[in-house]
Amino acid sequence: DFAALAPMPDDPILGLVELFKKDPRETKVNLGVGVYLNEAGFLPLMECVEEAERRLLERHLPRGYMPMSGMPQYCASVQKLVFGKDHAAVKAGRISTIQTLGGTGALQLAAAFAHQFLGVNQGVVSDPTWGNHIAILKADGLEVGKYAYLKADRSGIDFEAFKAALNALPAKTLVLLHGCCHNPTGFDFSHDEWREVVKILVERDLLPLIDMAYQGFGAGLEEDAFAIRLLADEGVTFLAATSCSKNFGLYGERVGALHIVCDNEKEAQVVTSIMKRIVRQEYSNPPTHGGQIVAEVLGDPELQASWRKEVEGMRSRIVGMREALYAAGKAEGLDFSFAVKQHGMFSFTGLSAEEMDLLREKYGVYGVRNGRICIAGLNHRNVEYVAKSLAAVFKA
Ligand code: PLP
Ligand code: TYF
Repeated sequence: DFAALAPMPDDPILGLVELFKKDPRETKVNLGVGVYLNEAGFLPLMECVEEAERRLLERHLPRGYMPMSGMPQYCASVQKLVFGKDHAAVKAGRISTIQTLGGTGALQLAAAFAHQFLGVNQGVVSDPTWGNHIAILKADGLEVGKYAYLKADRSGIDFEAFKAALNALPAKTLVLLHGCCHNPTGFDFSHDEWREVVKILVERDLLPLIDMAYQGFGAGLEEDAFAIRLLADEGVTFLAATSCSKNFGLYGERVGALHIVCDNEKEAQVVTSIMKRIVRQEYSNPPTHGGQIVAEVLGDPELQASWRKEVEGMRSRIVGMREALYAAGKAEGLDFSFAVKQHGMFSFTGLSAEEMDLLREKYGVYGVRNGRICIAGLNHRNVEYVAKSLAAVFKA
């Protein structure tokens, strides 16, 4: 019987969604979960996705099993999106790309591959990081440590402390890095910093796993892929987990990819065969619908161009809301410059868990207890209210 089982606590981020739904206040603002909301305050269905679905419906495609590694056109298109269509590693066929169950599924397969096939027993994640990173690595048998990331005053990255942490790691440690739009801090490495990071990763014989869940939401679709492309340029063998949840708005369809960059094509083929074996025993093959949508959009130059425009529109709305929050803070006599220094969906406010509770309970502004707010939940109607609420809590 199951009587001895104890309930598990809710996920600290997804649990907020339920709390928010139950809140009767009209002024409530959802800045919790990392989902892009438009200016009207809802999650949009992207136009290019709608168009792709229309075309797919017209074709009346059957729903057979996908290959274990996913839909070939999806994998090829996403690989080009991530690495750049003319990248030498793409042309050399030395990247093994498989379709995964979102970015989460890619991370999980990456950890399984590293542990089972590369003998990796230790991983490190950024302090702080997305909570699921730690859970995923542990579930796949890795011991998980943390590397220093944020300055004590939370004003930026403590790059010296970060480098010291990397330099102290034993060879073959898996190092999970955020490719862009760091979750939860919003602070990303500069290009020069990335060059230094890559040098240390190579010198210390570490295994990089780059997680890029927000391509297109930071500096732009091409710009955000800088770190992944740099590693590939430098001939590093590494793993990258990417996601179409945010930049295609396909959260619930579970579309992502794992890319394993190898030394040559032959190695990549071996790696693909191994990944297929892992997938077979975990879930056999990925679902059809989401991957077909992405393949349709990326495979048609016109549709891809309109998708790029839509993503750029989302990105510039986020940048605009960062500026609006900064301005609204100024009007309250506070310095919210953190908002304009950070990238992507998230900002670290510097508020404590208790202050975030106060923000939620007294003002109905829902952010994560680690002090993170989702900038994509702001719009021109709520930004002043949020700034006033934040100001009240900062001054309390
Ligand atoms: N990695 C990070 C840092 C994230 O914030 C997310 C969030 O959704 C993911 C990976 C995975 O996303 P998904 O599995 O929805 O594609
Ligand atoms: O950090 C976020 O808000 C997103 C969404 O268990 C998310 O990454 C949050 C928690 C979770 C899964 C996804």
